[in-house]
Amino acid sequence: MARGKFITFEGGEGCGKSTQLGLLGEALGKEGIDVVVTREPGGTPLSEKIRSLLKDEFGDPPCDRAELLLFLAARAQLVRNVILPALDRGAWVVSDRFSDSTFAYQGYGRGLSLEAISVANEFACGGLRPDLTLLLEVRPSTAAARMRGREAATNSSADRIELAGDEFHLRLKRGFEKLAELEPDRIKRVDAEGTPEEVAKRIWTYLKPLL
Ligand code: T5A
Repeated sequence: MARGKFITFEGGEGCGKSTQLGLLGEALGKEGIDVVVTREPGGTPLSEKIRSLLKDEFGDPPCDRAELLLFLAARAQLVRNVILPALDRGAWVVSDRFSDSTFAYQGYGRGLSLEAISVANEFACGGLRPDLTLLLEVRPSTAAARMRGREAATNSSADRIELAGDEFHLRLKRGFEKLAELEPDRIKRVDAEGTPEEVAKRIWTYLKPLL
C-alpha cells in the first residue's frame, strides 16, 4: 500500500480555507480516495480541548511561549493519533492549517524566534511535512466581509487571535508570503477571491499532479 498524501490549507483569517477543505474532501472522495479531513488546532479529543484553551476567553490569556507550546501539543497528538496512521494505511489527509501557521502566527506575527519554533515543531511532529500546501490569499476587505458574514450566520464574535490587530495580521500575511517564497514547490499561492466554486477549480489544478 502506497503512503497517502498530506495536503494542508493555510492563510489569514476568513480566507475561505474551511469551505475549500470541505469541497476538496468531497472531490477527492469522488475520485475514490480514502480521505481524512481534519483541522488544527483540533482533530482529536485532547487537541480539541487545547483548541478551546487557545480560543476561549477565561481571564488568563496565554503568553506567547505558552501559546506556541499549546499549538504544538495539539499538533503532536494529532500527528501521532490521526495523521500518521491514516497516511500509513494509504489514506490522504487534508488539514485546515499545520506547521506553516505556527511560523506565520507565532513567528512572524508574535515575533518568537523562527529557529526555536523550527526545533520545537520538529520535535512535536517528528519531521512530518505536507506534500502540498495551498495558501489561500484574499484582499483584507474580502476577509473582513467573509468574517462578518460568518459571525452573523453563526451568531458568534471574533476570537482572541482574530482581534490581534491590523499590524499583527499584516505581519502574518507577509510571513506566509515569505514561507511560500522559501518553498515554492510545496506551497502554492491560490487567488481565493471569487465564488467557492471558482476557487475550488483553481485548487484542483494543483491536485491533478498528485492523483
Ligand atoms: N493558529 C493556528 C495559530 O496561531 N498557530 C497555529 O499553529 C495554528 C495551527 C484557528 C486560529 O489559530 C491560529 C490561527 C487562527 O487564528 P480557526 O477558528 O480555525 O482558528 O480560524 P481560521 O483557521 O482562521 O478559520 P476561519 O474559520 O476563521 O476562516 P476560514 O476557514 O479561512 O474561512 P471559512 O471557510 O470558514 O469562510 C469564512 C466565511 O466566508 C464564507 C464562508 O461561508 C464563511 O461564512 N466564504 C465565502 N464567501 C464568499 N465567497 C467565497 N469564496 C467564500 N469562501 C468562504
